[in-house]
Amino acid sequence: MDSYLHLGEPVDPDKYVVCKYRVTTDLPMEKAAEAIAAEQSTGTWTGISTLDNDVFTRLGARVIDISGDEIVVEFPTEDFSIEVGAVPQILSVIAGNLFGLGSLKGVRLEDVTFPKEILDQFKGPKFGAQGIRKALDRPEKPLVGTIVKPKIGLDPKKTAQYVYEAGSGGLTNSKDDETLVDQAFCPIEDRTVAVAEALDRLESEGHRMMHAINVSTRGDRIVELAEKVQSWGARELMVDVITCGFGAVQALAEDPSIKVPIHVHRTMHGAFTKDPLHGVAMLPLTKLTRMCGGDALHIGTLGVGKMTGSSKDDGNLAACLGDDVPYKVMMPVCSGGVYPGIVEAIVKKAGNDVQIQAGGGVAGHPEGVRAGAMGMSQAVDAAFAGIPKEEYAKTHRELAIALEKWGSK
Ligand code: RUB
Repeated sequence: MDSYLHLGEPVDPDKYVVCKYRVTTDLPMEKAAEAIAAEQSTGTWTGISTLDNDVFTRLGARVIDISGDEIVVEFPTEDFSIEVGAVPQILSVIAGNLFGLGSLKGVRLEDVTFPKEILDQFKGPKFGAQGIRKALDRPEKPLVGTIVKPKIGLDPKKTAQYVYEAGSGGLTNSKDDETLVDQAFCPIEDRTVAVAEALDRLESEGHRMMHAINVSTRGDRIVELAEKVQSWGARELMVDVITCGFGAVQALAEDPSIKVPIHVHRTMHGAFTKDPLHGVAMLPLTKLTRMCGGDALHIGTLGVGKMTGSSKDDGNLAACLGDDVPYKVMMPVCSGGVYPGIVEAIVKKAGNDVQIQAGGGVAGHPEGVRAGAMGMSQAVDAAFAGIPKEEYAKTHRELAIALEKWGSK
C-alpha cells in the first residue's frame, strides 16, 4: 500500500476538497500528517487487510504540502456524499475524528476550498448583501444596527419601543440577541407583532429598518417557526448557526416560503475558533455559512472590538464578499464591543460593504437609546464621508457625547 504522502505534487482544485491544518505534535510532521489523512479517509490506527489498493488510490486523502506546522491535505470528491449539498458529512470528513487523535497535541482547520462540483450542490444566499440593501434602500453606506439590550428581560412592548427609538435615531438594523427566542417574559409571537408595528411606524415616518427575530430552535421545528414569525410580520430572521447547525440555515434559505433575509449569529464559535492551535478557524465556518444561504454573518470586529476569535480579518471579509464562488455576496457583520469611537477603524478595515452593530454602544449612551443610535449613525456617516470622527463630533452632539464616554480607537 502506498503512503498518503504526495508532497510536492500539484493541487488539483477541481477534483479535491483542499484543507489547510495547523498541527502541534511531537511526531515527525510527515507521520502526523499521514495520521490525519488516514483517519479522515481510508485508514485507521493500524494496517487493515480489507483495504485494497484500488480503494486506497481512489479514496485515500493526499498530503500534498508540509510547511512548518501547517499541512495541506486534499480529499477526493468521491469521499463526499452525492446528496445535494450536505454540510454534516463534509464536516465529518474535514473536521471529524482528527481533533481527537491522541498522537497529536493540537490540530486546527485553518481553511478549506471546495471544487466546483461541490460548490454547485449549494445555492448560497437568497437575498445576499444587495437584497438587504435594496430592502433598506441603502445602496452604498455601511449598514448600522443594534442588538436589543439587555439581551433578555424586556417584554414585547419594551422591545418594540427600543427598536422604534433605534430607528428614530437612524439605525438601519436591529436584532434579537442570541439567547432570546421564545421565553415567557417575551413570547416570540407578541414580540414579532409589536416590533413589526414599530417598523411600520418608522416606515410611515420615512425610515426603512429591519429587525431580525431569532428563530433558533430544533431542526424539525425551525422552518415551521420561521414561517409563523414571517406571517406575524418579521422582516428578517436570525439563526444561531453553530447551535442550530448549518442545515438549519440551509433549510430556511432554500425554503421558497421564506421570503425574508437570514441574519446568522455565530454564538458558541469561540469554543473552537479561539484557540490558535486547536479547533476550527472562523474562515471555514464563514465559507460554509455562505454556501448554506446566510444573507449576513457575524465575523467579529477585525481586531477592534471585545470578542476574540477572528480578531483580525483572516480572510473572512473576502469569504463573505468574494466572487470566487457562485453565490450572492453575504453581508459581513461586525459586532461585539462596538461603540461610535471604533466605527471609523472598522470601516477603514472593512470598507463600506459591512453591517456594523452595537448593543452596549447604543443602549449605554448617557442620553438613551435614540441618542445612542444617533451617535452610531453619525459615526458611520462620518466614516463614509471620510471626515475624522472628532471633526464630525463638533457638529453632532450625540457622537461627541459617545466619544467623551467611551473614547475612540
Ligand atoms: C454584541 C452582541 C453580539 C456579539 C457576539 O453586544 O450582543 O452577540 O456581537 O460577538 P455588544 P461575535 O455590542 O454590547 O458587545 O459577533 O464576535 O460572535
